[in-house]
Amino acid sequence: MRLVSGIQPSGNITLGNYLGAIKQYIKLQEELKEAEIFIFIADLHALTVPQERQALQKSIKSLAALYLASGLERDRVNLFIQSEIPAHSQLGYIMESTVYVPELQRMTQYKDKIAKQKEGIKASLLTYPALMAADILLYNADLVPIGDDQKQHLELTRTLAERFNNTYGNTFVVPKGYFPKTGARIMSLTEPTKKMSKSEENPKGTIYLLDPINQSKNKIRSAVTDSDTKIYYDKKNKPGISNLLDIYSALKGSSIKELEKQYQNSSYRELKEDLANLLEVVITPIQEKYFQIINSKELTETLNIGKERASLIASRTIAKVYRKLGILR
Ligand code: AQP
Repeated sequence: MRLVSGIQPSGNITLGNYLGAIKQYIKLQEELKEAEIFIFIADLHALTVPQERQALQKSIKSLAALYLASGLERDRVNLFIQSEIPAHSQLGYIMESTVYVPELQRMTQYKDKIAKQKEGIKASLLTYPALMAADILLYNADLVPIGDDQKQHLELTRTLAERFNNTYGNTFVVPKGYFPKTGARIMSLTEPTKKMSKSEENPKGTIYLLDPINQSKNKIRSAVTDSDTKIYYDKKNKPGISNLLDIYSALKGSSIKELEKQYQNSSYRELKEDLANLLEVVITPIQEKYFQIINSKELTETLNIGKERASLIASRTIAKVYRKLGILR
């Protein structure tokens, strides 16, 4: 059993990235003792939107440290940087030559991003899912832990794997997604109908894992709610409160039902205060560990070892794919 996933270093890592992705990696690391795990820093994907050189370099290293600080174990996980394995770009191109343009144009994330950007849209924003398919298929991953927003891209990956297999014979494992029970889609605290995102312009709606904790607690305290006073889960009519319950549930591991019962006679203020304190309990140890390892030898070594293992598997796959395609002397 193989497991693959990654996050783009396209900005500061958010609570959404943590709950939707990183926390699941850690859960699976503990549950699937036999699984081989590949977790990477998807730096090439970050180039789909403009990046400032120094900020990108800092974000790459920061994300690597954050993975370890959050609980990924160096002995259990192959941690690596996507751009250090050229086979990602090589298979990415093959996937671009497997996917059809309308399939890419249909992707919700692409449509959302071009609606916001209007000018200077890069071709890689459109072809992003082809590279993502390559990221996964290179390692013949069985399982891909991701948040809900990546569901459509994973479906496309499955389609591309099947298409390639049907044309050239069995080559790729068709991967399955693994989605968290709660926390699969954390919403903005200021606009709870929008996803919490690294690249969001208004930072008030987003909790960044490495921000000073008091700042994050205040964001929870001032999260947009509604004019009702009852606490219960109703995504349509009470998106703000439902989002806070989702965050609470994902951080604590208790079900939404339990939380509704616990808070049935409480005020919004009480819920927010408890959630702010819970956030502090979860995030503070991650931050402490992060600052211990960000400049450590351990981090560099972990990335070197991860690169070696990833390289081995990836180069075997690309050689096989080229052979199947007839790209040979
Ligand atoms: N709000 C979210 N709730 C739950 N999961 C989330 N993820 C992202 N946002 C949420 C999950 O985090 C992983 C990494 O995603 P990514 O960096 O590859 O790209 P993304 O999904 O586009 O994440 P962002 O934060 O919104 O980045 P930008 O702003 O750069 O596009 C994925 O597993 C994702 O599901």
